[in-house]
Amino acid sequence: MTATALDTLSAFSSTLTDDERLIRDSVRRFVRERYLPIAAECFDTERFARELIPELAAMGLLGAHIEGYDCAGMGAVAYGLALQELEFGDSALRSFVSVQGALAMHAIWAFGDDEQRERFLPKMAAGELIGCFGLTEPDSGSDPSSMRTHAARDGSDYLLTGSKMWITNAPFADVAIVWAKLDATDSQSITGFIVERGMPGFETPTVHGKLSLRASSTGEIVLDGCRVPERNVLLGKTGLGAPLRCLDQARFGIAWGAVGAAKACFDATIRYAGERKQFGVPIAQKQLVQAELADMATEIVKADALNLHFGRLKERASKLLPEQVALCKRNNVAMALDVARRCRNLLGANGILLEYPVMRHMLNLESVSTYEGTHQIHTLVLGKALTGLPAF
Ligand code: TGC
Ligand code: FAD
Repeated sequence: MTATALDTLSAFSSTLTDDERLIRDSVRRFVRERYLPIAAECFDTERFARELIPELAAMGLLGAHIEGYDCAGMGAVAYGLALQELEFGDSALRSFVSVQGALAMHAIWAFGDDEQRERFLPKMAAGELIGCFGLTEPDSGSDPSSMRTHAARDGSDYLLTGSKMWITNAPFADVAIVWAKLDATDSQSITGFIVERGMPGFETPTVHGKLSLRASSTGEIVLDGCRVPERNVLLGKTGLGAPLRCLDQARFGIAWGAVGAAKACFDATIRYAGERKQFGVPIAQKQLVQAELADMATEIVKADALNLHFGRLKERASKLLPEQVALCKRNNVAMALDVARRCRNLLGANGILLEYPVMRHMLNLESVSTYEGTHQIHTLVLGKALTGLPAF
């Protein structure tokens, strides 16, 4: 694969190990050969490309950060690079992998017992079981501690009642990690349940009509006295800290992924600007256009450097502080959305066509900015870390 002007400028590749380059290049090849040819069609028809799941699994991308249980056990930087390449294709592709690995599998790995890990993780790594992660509810988004979903003890089982909203992968998931309160008045009682498709009282209607992440399957989870046996309860940790720890892993991946979307927009735009002639010369020869390109290239290279710094730190320390992850997610997603909007402008009227990837990424990034903690919530996480004062 030929290096782009941006690759040459950043010399990013030279800072990676051979293994990291190998993983990046194989995911890059997969995305360019297998996903880009269908990306516009999937977005246009609101279709998630389920047929690619076996290939994602074969590349070790499902639960890639997990050691053991047939997972790849990738280092933080290799993991981030893989997610960046996936999001170069479409945020929907990265979302699928984030939810499967960083949320659903991570919850079982971090808070499940050995039997649960053995029962679910190898099949999830192989893509034979698909997972989703139900935290958000219709009236409980940024403030998940206000959730209403409730689990009542019934003999050795639990009966789950409530609804989750905006759940990636839910419509076709085999297992849903559902967070519910044992005591409606106590957020410390929030507990994770592994709900399996087929358990009576579990439905997952699809959300249609999204103008963003159209190639991702999003649904509700409706729980109507759904009976879950005790062996499917995640007892390793209760309280909001448990789901939030899964979110830290997913947010780290998003920080890398968003840069992939920005690079896809930038690549398309620099090519376009070199070919599109106005006033007798390519628009790339105009100073205002070059200023845009210079600004965007600088921000993309800075975001890569940020990811690499915190990625290496995560490899050394095994985990990052939540506020470090918030800083990366907040900066890189805002950067990518800004780049996508500026690229859309540089493509003129062509920028609104699905034929070019820019507006598709721009629309996707609107969701990426909202999910896994909105830009504002991460601002407040940083504000609290800096001042000690919670302003939520
Ligand atoms: P607060 O009182 O601050 O904390 C409660 C407990 O949680 C601990 N904690 C964390 N632990 C690990 N990682 C973090 N990031 C943590 N943040 C807080 C905290 O130490 C405390 O523990 P303990 O043991 O003392 O009880 O909680 P709060 O209610 O004030 O809320 C804090 C806030 C607003 C930051 C949090 O609620 C939040 O992050 N809200 C945003 C919600 C969110 O991100 N939802 C995401 C849903 S999943 C999703 O969007 C998937 S999209 C996937 C895709 O398609 O890619
Ligand atoms: P709200 O919390 O209602 O926020 C609305 C606005 O108010 C935002 O701008 C927000 O920043 C602002 N706001 C809120 N509180 C404050 C405050 N204290 N100070 C200042 N401003 C504030 N959830 C899951 O559990 N699992 C999933 O798989 C999942 N997938 C998703 C997929 C998509 C495509 C989307 C769009 C969302 C998904 N979500 C998922 C839900 C996502 O996490 C929530 O949308 C997000 O947490 C925000 O919640 P909300 O939409 O209810 O917005």
